[in-house]
Amino acid sequence: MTEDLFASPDRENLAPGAVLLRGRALPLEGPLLEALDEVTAQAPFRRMVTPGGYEMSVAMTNCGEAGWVTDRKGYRYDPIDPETGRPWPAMPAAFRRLAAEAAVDAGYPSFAPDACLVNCYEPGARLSLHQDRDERDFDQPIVSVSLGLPATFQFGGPKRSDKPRRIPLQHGDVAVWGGSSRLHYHGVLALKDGDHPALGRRRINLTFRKAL
Ligand code: MD3
Ligand code: FE
Repeated sequence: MTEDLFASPDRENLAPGAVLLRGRALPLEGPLLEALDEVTAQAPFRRMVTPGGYEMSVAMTNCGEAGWVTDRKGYRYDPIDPETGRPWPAMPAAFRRLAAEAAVDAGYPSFAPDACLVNCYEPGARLSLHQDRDERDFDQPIVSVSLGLPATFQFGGPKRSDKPRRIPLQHGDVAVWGGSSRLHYHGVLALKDGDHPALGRRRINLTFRKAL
């Protein structure tokens, strides 16, 4: 028998090093949504272009020391927002606090993110299966926070051909991806239409990384 010493109704161990904390963001909902508006006022959502020339269906922005960007030249982290020519907005205190606390809960007590990618899904938007490999240190976990409309997350394995599991994600859920799952393929199925009381017809995902 396998004993789970950290079992709890709000906690799901998805894989070695990967933990889903259901509702973990809800106590900070107000401050998170206020901070989100401040970030997007300074660095508006935009649909970026992949190196292959396709416009992504997910609109993105960033905060923190570095932001994830894509264009015809490739994927990278950049300290400057190419749309505004200014540094990305600072990472709000509520964002930083939630990311650090969730990482502690998941067993990563020294996680110090320097980048937060903010993804905005409208109905139909999706993220095809991919790996997150643009960061320097794959020993650092990634913390992701789901807000707004529910979505179906695809959690695959180390090979693109590994059949992904479907994990429903709801407003307030936080997932921490580290250990041997850090380089697993993952994606998000096309968002279904709906109306969320706080965010309307949108899903927002905050992804915290130590990129530099
Ligand atoms: C599993 N975003 O921006 S992060 C991304 O909902 C991205 O917008 C998703 O994938 C979204 O790159 C969810 C969840 C995530 C991030 C990294 C992982 C899951 C992961 C790394 C390994 C395994
Ligand atoms: Fe990803």
